[in-house]
Amino acid sequence: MGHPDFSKKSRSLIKKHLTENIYEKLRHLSTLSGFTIDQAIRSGLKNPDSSIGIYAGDEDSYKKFNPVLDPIILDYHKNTNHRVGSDFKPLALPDPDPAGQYIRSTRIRLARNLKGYSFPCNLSLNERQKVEDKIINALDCLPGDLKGAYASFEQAEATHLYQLKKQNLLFKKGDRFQEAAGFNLDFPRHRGVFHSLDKQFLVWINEEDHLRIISMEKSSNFESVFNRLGRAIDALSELLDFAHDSNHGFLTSCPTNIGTTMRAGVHIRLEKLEQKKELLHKLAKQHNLQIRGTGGEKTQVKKAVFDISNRQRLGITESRIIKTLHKGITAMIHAEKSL
Ligand code: ADP
Ligand code: CIR
Repeated sequence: MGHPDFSKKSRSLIKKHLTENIYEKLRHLSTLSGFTIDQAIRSGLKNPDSSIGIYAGDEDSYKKFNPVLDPIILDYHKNTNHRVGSDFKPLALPDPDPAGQYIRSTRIRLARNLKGYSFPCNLSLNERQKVEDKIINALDCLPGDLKGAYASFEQAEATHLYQLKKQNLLFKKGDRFQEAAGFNLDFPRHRGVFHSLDKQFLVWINEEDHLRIISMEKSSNFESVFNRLGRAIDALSELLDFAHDSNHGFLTSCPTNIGTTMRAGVHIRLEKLEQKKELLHKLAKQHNLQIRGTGGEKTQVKKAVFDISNRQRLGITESRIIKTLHKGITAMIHAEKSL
């Protein structure tokens, strides 16, 4: 096979950085789990509107495909190293919206993959089951308010799953980007959602990463959302070994998530700023924040409810991310009020 034929329309980072020379170097390589560069770029080839267009199939992808992943990581993160340690020390942060006028909910997620297992776009049914079992066993040992129950997509009662879906706590089958990459293989087998009794702590199993660890509240209490997540990741790190390397931090399927893997965001209603998109985007850029649609990535904004979250995840600590979000959201609320 020759150099991949990316669509003329594509502006993806994979098209930009997978030069003929680099492709020649990589095309015959395979990772320790047998994953190839042709498999890694399926999503970008199939979807001309990809922004990145490559997924890692395992930890070794970050070593073997380093010649193309590193320029992509540098281009996206403006940095290739994650030489900072984790910082989940409990924080005291004032509520940015104490009257509850703008912020509907606050959510922080981390991604983790189990060391030694292929990542979800490259998992056999048998391995996916082992990953699920290991995670469920660890979740069973969580203490206090983190204790909860697992709803398997295959085995839970349909009515229970329906309730969780209505509360927007489930994840969906992967979108066309994930579909092309192989994430939907054997769906819904060995996938599911763990949630604490108060549903403020959740773990998605075998979505884009083995674990998506989520702390969320229908409030603007950044402090309690962050501190709960800190307790959860401390407890889970005692129970599970996660894929990690000293350059990139925690390793994830999508290179945009490596490092801290943290996305901290709010659902915020900004009716006036919605009419002043330029100002909203200027503020987001100034504070290094990303704007997504109400239903998540690549969705539309509904009723002026934006999903606003940190853009940087690499080379920054978790506590700095939440402080950056706090500062940016405070500035946006100030702008909204003054319009
Ligand atoms: P991820 O956060 O895993 O990168 P998405 O952007 O697809 O992926 O978001 C996942 C889900 O979380 C979506 O259903 C989205 O609506 C929901 N979500 C994101 N941020 C918030 C928030 N602050 N409050 C409530 N739900 C949220
Ligand atoms: C893409 O390449 O467009 C998808 N795989 C999603 C990339 C990750 N998201 C992002 O940059 N916001």
